[in-house]
Amino acid sequence: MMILLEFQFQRVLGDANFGIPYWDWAADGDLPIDEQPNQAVWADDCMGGSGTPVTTGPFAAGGPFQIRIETGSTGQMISVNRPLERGFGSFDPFNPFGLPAKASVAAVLTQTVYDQAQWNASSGGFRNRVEGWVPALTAPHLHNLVHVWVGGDMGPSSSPNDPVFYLNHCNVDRIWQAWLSAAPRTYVPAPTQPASLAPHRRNDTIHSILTATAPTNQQMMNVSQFYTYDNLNV
Ligand SMILES: [Cu+2]
Repeated sequence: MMILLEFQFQRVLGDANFGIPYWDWAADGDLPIDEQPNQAVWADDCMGGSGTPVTTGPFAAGGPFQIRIETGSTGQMISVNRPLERGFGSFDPFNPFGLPAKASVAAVLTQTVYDQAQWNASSGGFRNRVEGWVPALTAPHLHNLVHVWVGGDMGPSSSPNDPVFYLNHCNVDRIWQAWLSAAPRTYVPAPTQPASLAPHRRNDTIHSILTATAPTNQQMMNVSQFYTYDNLNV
C-alpha cells in the first residue's frame, strides 16, 4: 500500500525520486514523556501539533485540510466535514505513557520467526510484536502504541485520515527491512497451510498495479527494486 501511494505522489509531483518520509518514533520514545510531544515531526513546517482540533501546522483547523470520512460508533464509515484531531499521550490522562522505545524495537528484531500458528492477534513471532498485540500489556506495543499515543483521528480504523499515519507506517516498513537484513529469514505461513489463510501464504499473490503480474508475498521479501532506506539503524 505504501509503494502504491509513493508512486502516486511521484506521478502527481512529477518527481520520480520522491519518497514518503519515515518517523523514527523510537528515537522520540527514548526521551522523557513530557518532551516527546515537542519533537521535530510536530513542527509547523512538518506534521503540525496536537489538539481538538489541531491548531498548528499545515493540517490546522481553518485551513484547507478537512476530515471527510470517520469511523462511527459501531465501526461503520460515516460522512463528516471537520478539522483534524489529535491528543498526544492523552488516551489515559491518569496513566501517562510514552512512544515505543528503541530497546523495544531491538527486542522485536531478535525474533527469529516471522509468524506462528494460529496466525492471529495472539501469535508469537516478529509480525505480531511489530503490530503491537502480544503479549498483552507487557509487550513492546510498537505500531499500535504509536496510533494510540497520537490519539484523536489516529485511533479508529479511519486513521489514514491523519497524514502522520503514513510516516508511522513507513517506519514500520523500515523495521521490517531491518529485520530482513539482520539474518536470513523465512516467510510464513507456508504454501501448504490451509486456503483459509489466503492471501497471507508465502506464494499467494498481492493485489498490485506495479507489475504486469501481481507479486507474491515471497517476492516482496526483496523490495530493493522499489525502494531503499537511508538508515536501517532502528
Ligand atoms: Cu497503523
